[in-house]
Amino acid sequence: MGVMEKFRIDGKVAWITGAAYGLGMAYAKALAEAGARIVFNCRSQEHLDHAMEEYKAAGVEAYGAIVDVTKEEEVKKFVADVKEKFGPITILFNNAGIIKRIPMTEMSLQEWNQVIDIDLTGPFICSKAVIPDMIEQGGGKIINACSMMSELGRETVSAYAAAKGGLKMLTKNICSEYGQYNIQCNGIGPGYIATPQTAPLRKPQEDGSMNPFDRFIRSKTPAQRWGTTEDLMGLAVFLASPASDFINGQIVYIDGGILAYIGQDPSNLDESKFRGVKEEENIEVNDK
Ligand code: NAP
Ligand code: GCO
Repeated sequence: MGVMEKFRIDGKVAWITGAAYGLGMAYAKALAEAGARIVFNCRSQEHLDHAMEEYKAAGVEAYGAIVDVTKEEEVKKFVADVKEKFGPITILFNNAGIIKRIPMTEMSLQEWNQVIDIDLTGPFICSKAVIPDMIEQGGGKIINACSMMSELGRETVSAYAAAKGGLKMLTKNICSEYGQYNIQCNGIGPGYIATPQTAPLRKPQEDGSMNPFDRFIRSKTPAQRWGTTEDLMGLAVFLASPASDFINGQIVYIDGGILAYIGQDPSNLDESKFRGVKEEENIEVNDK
């Protein structure tokens, strides 16, 4: 097999959870271009309809359904429906996730549980649903949407960091338990990427000046920019393809160097360089 053939996934059924917009849609488009049949889910009919139009416009033949990753029976039914329609899922991208930015002492138990349920228990439920078919098919790929918060904390994201830290260890455990069946489970660890989820962190202030968090992230990133969904597509294909068959239990960070860099004084940034940055389409994020 030539080296570039190793990045092909023709004929595989790839499920990207939460691929109605944001990173999930970028992952789906990338895997489709590499040859996979794309299936995805989300919770909102409005988002599903919007996504189907966008996939069609991009020439991606995607199958989508309203499935909540925290509802095991919905997940099992979706996996069975997909198997009947297209064949067994042998690539699972656990992408669906929410964040709540609330000081821990002000966060309700319900808010904490909601983040843990979606960001950590959801990947457990979805992985458990597809692993038997992967074993039967002789192998598979599970890619978990980790985060810099799998390694670092920050104010107001306690539940999210706990979930993403747990997801890092779930990744290692699936590797440990199912690697013998030729299943590779790895994590993708994006840095700060411009999507609807992070739009509040980039929103300019009332007077039009730069959002302080935007300035902070740029001062922590060697390239002084936010990542784009395009930046992540190559790694998504790599982790979903035979090119990564001997990589297992790893979290691959794609953060523009933030985790390697102590950062510079935010006041040193020349704000004029960053005016008029194109914003991701501002879809109303459903973190209910
Ligand atoms: P996003 O723009 O908020 O998109 C989240 C997606 O997940 C949407 O399609 C949403 O659709 C779906 N979703 C949410 N809860 C769900 C549930 N219970 N069941 C099914 N679908 C659900 O987020 P993003 O920025 O693309 O991030 C995607 C993943 O990457 C998340 O896990 C996030 O933690 C992680 N990540 C993001 C960044 C970043 O900087 N953006 C960096 C590192 C990691 P509905 O609302 O219709 O359900
Ligand atoms: C935040 C951001 C981050 C990013 C991402 C970084 O509020 O700090 O939302 O959590 O989403 O996870 O890797």
